[in-house]
Amino acid sequence: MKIRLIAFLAGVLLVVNTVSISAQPVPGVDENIPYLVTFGNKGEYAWGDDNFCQMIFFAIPESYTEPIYVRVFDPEIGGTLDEQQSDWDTKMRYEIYGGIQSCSHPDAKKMNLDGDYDSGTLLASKTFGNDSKYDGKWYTFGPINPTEGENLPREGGNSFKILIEGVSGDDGNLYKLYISSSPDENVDVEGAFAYYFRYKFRMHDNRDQIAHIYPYMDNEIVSIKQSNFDWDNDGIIRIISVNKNGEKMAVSNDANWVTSEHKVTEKEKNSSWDIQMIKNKDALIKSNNVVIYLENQYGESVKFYSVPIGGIPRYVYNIGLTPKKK
Ligand SMILES: [Ca+2]
Ligand SMILES: [Ca+2]
Ligand SMILES: [Ca+2]
Repeated sequence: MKIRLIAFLAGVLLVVNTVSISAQPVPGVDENIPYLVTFGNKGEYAWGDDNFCQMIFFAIPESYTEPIYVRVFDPEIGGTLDEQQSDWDTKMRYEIYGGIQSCSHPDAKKMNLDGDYDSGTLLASKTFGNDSKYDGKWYTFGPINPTEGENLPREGGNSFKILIEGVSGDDGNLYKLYISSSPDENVDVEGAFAYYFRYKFRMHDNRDQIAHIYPYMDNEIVSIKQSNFDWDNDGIIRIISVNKNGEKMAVSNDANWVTSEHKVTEKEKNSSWDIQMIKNKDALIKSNNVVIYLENQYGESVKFYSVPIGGIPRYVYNIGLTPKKK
């Protein structure tokens, strides 16, 4: 009886989650990823960016009608943070798109650079180089009227696409984003969230830090093929979910792609996986830039949210009480 009661309580704890879609930094707080990375288009693939382009999407609830702003930290390429290759000679263009097809176009979701990845209506654009004025500072795009987004109720409302592209040079740009209701500071837009289909980022140097990403398993996904690039054998990548207690993904080494396939169970549908990137404890791997994306059984891109939907996933305890042994 006592065991039954404990099992019941454990079950209750599992359904209590912390739904909190109220923060719009990218990378998200729960991701524990310090910066996004994009290189100039003359960069070497071996430095950890496979196509010198990053695309981040965000959705604003239809009920929200105030102006919004996209803020970028350290948008320039030079000085602090950034990854220098000989001279600072990189230029990077930031663009914000709304309107029809900006977010729903398959080439945008796939980041198909030979296709219409830059679909939609261009709302704002600026190109940065080595400019100390913006070094270690925030730059603000906007105001943007939420109704200028692509209206996608199923995706969470009025949606926008931020495109960051290296247009010259070979240096690495580190930066982060914030979707804000204020032009001067980072203030959450209530109910808004950021999402993406392919993520390019810098890992922490500290070996004790664990990075997370949260792909969402909708109810049509039965299997996942994950691909990652240039992981530099920096430890392990594993899946935590209601049914997975650390299922390992294949990991790449220097400048190569690897893939692995993973089944999606019924219980995992309509929830996020917690993909954990646990650094190698035996080697100090610094300045590690990584690319990762997931596809479903039809080869379609799978969406990640910068905040986990339904809270951070926990695996189901095996027969109630103790975590499953590996
Ligand atoms: Ca800088
Ligand atoms: Ca350079
Ligand atoms: Ca930068």
